Amino acid sequence: MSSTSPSGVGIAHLPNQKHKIISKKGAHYTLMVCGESGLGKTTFINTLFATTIKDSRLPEKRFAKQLDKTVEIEVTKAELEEKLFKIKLSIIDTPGFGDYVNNRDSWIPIVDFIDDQHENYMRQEQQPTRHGKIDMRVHACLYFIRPTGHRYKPTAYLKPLDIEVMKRLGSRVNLIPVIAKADTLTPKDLAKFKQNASKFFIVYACAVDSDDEDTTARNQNIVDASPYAVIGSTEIINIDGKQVRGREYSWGVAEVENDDHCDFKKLRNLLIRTHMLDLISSTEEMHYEHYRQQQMANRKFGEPKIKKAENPKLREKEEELRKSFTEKVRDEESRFRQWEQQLIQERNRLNKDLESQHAHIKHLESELDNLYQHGRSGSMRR
Ligand SMILES: Nc1nc2c(ncn2[C@@H]2O[C@H](COP(=O)(O)OP(=O)(O)OP(=O)(O)O)[C@@H](O)[C@H]2O)c(=O)[nH]1
Ligand SMILES: [Mg+2]
Repeated sequence: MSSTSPSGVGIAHLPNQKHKIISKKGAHYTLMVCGESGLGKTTFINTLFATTIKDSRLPEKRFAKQLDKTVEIEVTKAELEEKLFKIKLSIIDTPGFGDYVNNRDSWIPIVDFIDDQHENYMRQEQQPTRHGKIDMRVHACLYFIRPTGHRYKPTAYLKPLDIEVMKRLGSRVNLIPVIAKADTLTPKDLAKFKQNASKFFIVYACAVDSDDEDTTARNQNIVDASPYAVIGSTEIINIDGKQVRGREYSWGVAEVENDDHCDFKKLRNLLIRTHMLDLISSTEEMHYEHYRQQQMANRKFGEPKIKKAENPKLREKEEELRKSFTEKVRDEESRFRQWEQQLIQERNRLNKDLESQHAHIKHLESELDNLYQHGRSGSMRR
């Protein structure tokens, strides 16, 4: 089928009308990868570029990123072109999380990045001239999952952190979970892993139905493969005179572009061929719209967004301050209570004093009365 052939981007095969709209505008298309450190995110980007963008002069070097540990959010740009159709592709590589003792907040910069792109776009839309907008809204976020299948107990295919992060991502972006390093799992373990892990996902649900039976079947095939198992590689290996991209082992070669070895081709088809437009329009209609409505409901038109101190370091400091403040307040309160208690005792003592004084006066008064009565009756007798 021509639309799935690796030689072309395939956008020219998209339904005509949509194709025209996008080709007129020239679309921005942004993909993001995230997940734990060392799962092959950067390798995947290299693999995707190397197998997608054909550059006859330097097929290997052109987009190769260093495989060092990624330490900050990095954007790689390229232009995809087919016939008269141009796509400005940006791929966002993110530092892996999971390296720290406290990983709880390591995903915040990623979530912030996605929100910030929506925010920037919204701000630009609110300006009087809206031409030439810079659009870096993320259309698909690939979440890399560690392939630990058999090592964990069967119910724990995903870490709590994975589930927590994916929940947050799934509500703001088209989330596509990916099983990393598929070559490290046996086919049986991989099938088990897919079945068990997919229970937890709220993911991008791509359109399946179409007018054409072949297309529907192909879409169904793509959807059924989720979560996509991928193999990334920067190596070209020679198998019986055929050049393939893959990873070489003593037992053989794990091939990137072989459907029996992993779902790389299906995922690539979904991302840059069959469902690119769907990813772009669902981002616009669902995720961006959701962000816009939420922001509109919470602040005045044109008002800048208030940045919360979500920086993990600041958060810890804030937490510390809050704790010491609470302790101080508690100390002061107990001091105050003691003092109040003393005052109450003193008041009670004085009241008692007053009472006894009162009784004493009463007594004196009655004595005086008595004396007075006596004195009168004595003088009358005289
Ligand atoms: N077995 C296997 N190894 C892989 C695969 N993809 C990448 N690797 C290896 O895993 C190691 C880490 O790869 P990276 O691409 O740097 O991982 P990353 O997710 O970008 O890591 P951070 O930047 O630290 O988040 C490298 O040695 C890669 O060669 C794969 O599909 N299978
Ligand atoms: Mg990396």
